[in-house]
Amino acid sequence: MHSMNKDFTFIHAADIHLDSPLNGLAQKDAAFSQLVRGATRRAFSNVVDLAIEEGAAFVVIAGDLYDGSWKDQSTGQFALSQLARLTRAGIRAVIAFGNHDAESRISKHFTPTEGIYKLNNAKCETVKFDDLGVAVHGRSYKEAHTFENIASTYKPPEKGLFNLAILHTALEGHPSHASYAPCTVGELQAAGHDYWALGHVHEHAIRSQQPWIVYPGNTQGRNVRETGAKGAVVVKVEEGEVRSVEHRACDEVRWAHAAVDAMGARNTADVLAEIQSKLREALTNVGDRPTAARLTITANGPLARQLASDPGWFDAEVRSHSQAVADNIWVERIRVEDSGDEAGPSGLPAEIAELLAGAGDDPDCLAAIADAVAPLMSKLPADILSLEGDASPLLSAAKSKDHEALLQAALAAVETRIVGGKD
Ligand SMILES: [Mn+2]
Repeated sequence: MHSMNKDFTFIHAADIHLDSPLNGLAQKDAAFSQLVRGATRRAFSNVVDLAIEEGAAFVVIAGDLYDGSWKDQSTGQFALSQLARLTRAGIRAVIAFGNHDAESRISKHFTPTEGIYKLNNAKCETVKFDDLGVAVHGRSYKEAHTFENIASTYKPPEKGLFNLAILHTALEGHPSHASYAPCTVGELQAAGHDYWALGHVHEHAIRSQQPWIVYPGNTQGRNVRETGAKGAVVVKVEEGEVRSVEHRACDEVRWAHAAVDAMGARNTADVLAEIQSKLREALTNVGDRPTAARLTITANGPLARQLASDPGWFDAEVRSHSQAVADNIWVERIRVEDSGDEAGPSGLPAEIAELLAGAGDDPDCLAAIADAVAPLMSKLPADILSLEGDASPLLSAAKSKDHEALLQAALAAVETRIVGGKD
């Protein structure tokens, strides 16, 4: 089989989300904002560098190259300039559009140049590279909300060729991604293709090795829910068979969680020293890339009450101590959890405490807050909107669309209503 095939390497990327808006920390910290502005672009450029360094024959992009309609022409121009770098290096590209860059969401589209293939959004299309013995099958989204099983409309594999299928899908479903183009791993395995290049889910995952069913994850983490290395996958094919699948980092900025155990701390200085050691550890783990970390500090007793009693002061202390560690680490948010000894931190019944604690991980809950806050913000007079962040942490959170901070404030208020103020 496959004896006519040449050996080749290809790059599989997805979910580049060019020029995705950066909320939260980027709107609160000028230096960080400077750093992350353009991070999605530099990550895409790093994918192109990777393709050139690896001598790839082609690149596949499995949806969501764009985050949505371009704010101006520069987003599209940037994408074209990177695709042109591939073309000049003799590297082809096959692009499927996903829910974020479906025809219904993107009003402008570029005209592909030679060697750049945009997959049809009405039916499955097959692009053949005769020199390599490769058939690439796939389909773009016409509508953002695509709930049909697209995979079932794909063409069968072509005999004697290496068959690669591109698909933007949540497979059987994913807690943090909409259930677009649903299908099962079993269905894809049965289809007979050699490699399924998936996109949509932002975590890198190899769902099957026979055949290969792979999510490369997104190319640049965009918030603290997207932690760890982000990049693309390098696939080497020899004699018509996949020999290796390797994830490579292409991101410019990392997101991390750091748990700080302050249960044994005697005073604030102890807590700050422990925070510094955790931040150093976080930086070492990411090879000294610029990093934004969320700190969750577990404390108890009088120390916990002291840290919680003046969050503004403690926040400033933590930030100045983090700057002393390195100039490329940022504290995204500080959470102090009072471990308590008795009925949990607040005295809330355990089920209710659990329910409230989980609210921050529920995208629907955060979306509901976003929907509720937007009309209020549009009604605020300019002199209120121009107040500095220190004047009101809530206003500052609303302005920077930091819906998690608003949620935390709301949860604290709910807690107080239920159990009454602390003494
Ligand atoms: Mn998507």
